Amino acid sequence: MHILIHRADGDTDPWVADFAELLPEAEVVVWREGEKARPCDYALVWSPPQAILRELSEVKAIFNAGAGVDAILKFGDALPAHVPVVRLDDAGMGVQMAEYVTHAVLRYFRRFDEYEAQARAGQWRPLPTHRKEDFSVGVLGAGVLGGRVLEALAPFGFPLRGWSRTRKQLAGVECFSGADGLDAFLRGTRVLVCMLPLTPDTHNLLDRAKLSSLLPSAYLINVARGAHVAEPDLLTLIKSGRIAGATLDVLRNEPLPMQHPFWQEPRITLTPHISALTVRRDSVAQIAEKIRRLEAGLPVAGLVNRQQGY
Ligand code: OXD
Repeated sequence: MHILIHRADGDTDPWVADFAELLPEAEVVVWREGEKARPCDYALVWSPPQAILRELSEVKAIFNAGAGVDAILKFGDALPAHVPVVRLDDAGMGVQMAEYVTHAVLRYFRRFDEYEAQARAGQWRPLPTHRKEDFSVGVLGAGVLGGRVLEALAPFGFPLRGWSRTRKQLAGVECFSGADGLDAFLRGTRVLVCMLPLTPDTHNLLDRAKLSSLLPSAYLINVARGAHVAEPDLLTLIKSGRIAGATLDVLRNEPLPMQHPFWQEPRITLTPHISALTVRRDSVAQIAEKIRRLEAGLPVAGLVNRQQGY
């Protein structure tokens, strides 16, 4: 069996080594631009270039080495329709998302962002505490990873809300769904955590109107994709105080250009797309297991629905 692998960072050796250990029956073929790769049974890609598409039409399944599949679905009809695309199910990313989001929520709730600013200005001044009942946290995109984040937040006692495209029931979480449920979800949310997949429906979803419908002095935590947020609208709302702060792990252009105004805005906290890094070994173990199941004619979890876009 042959597995074609492509990594934009070129760092394929550790992946090859993990496959050798966890799926010894397979030989890994590293894809190189301009070279015709030998026919392969499966492919593992992350943010692949257009030039690899020819090879992808010959495999039995394409595995995406990350949480979001937008960087592969962007090829649209050029992506062979008969080849299933399989995403990673958590594979060590859920706990990282939970750590990141919990940290950001607690930082705002306990006003560490303001204490950091005070400390820089040499000010020693206790601030009034926020009330938990005024600090509802809403996860927009309550899927596998969103559910994991809500679970991690549960012990702190914030009112929890979740929005998903189709109705979900999550213990201890007020659930909203569909286009009709979105406005009600936003209207009662103080801290909005964006965990949506990027699809044509969610592109620019968080514009001035949507962000303005959050509770007063709201916060935004974006760990999904930069293109969900209309960046100039967010900046305007932050400058006016309508939005009290934002923690952004994902930006429309990454790395964020040095001249971008977000760098200068103290109420925006930026991190370089690190909220949940792909854990190589867990990912290879999961993919190896799925390949074994596919070879045995068994179903696998994580099949991407191209119509839905995730
Ligand atoms: C992602 C990832 O999808 O880093 O953003 O896995």
